[in-house]
Amino acid sequence: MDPILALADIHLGRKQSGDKKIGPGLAWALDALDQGAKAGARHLIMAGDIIDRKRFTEVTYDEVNQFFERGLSLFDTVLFTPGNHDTHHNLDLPTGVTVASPSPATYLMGSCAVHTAGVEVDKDPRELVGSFPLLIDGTVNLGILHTSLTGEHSNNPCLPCTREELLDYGCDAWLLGHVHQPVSVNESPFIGWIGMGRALIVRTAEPQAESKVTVEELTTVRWKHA
Ligand SMILES: [Mn+2]
Repeated sequence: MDPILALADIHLGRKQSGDKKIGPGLAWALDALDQGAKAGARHLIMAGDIIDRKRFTEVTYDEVNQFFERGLSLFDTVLFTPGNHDTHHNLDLPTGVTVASPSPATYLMGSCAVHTAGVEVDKDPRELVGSFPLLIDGTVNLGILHTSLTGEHSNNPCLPCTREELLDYGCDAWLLGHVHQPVSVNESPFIGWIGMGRALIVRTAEPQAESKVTVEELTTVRWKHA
């Protein structure tokens, strides 16, 4: 598989300091894209909450577009799975960005099959993992979900599911959005939240490895508050 860069929960519109809720901001996000491409990533996944629900101004929409335009210039494919904050906005994204449907579906990124569903409404109560599409044999299958899982790390329910449901579905890795801390809930296969101000790269693992893929943080781009 071609390496894939995964980001989540950037919450553009938030200030970088001096507010109760802060975020990494556009400059960080653009640098994360540049560094991810330099590290070999060929595809970009943004796993939800590109923009904040409450903290935004008119320029924030232009920042969202700048983020995706940079993504399109650096990567072969760009997939955006909307998060709960994104549902508060009517985003008009650049042509070329694939926006995940609210219904579970599979998107190809190079040879990799990415299974995901976008958040439909803030506090989306749907339990979707049981209706995800069949995995594709002979290739890497990745799952992307903007989820609170069973709620231990979030007080805002979103596409609830259990770790066991994700394991049973059987992806080579699950990259999650919604929780801002980089909490991992399973080591192999990797299941965990990407986290705010962090960047993960998914690559093919060594042939003898337990998993088909490795999921590693691009530590050089970690936001100082992450
Ligand atoms: Mn969220």
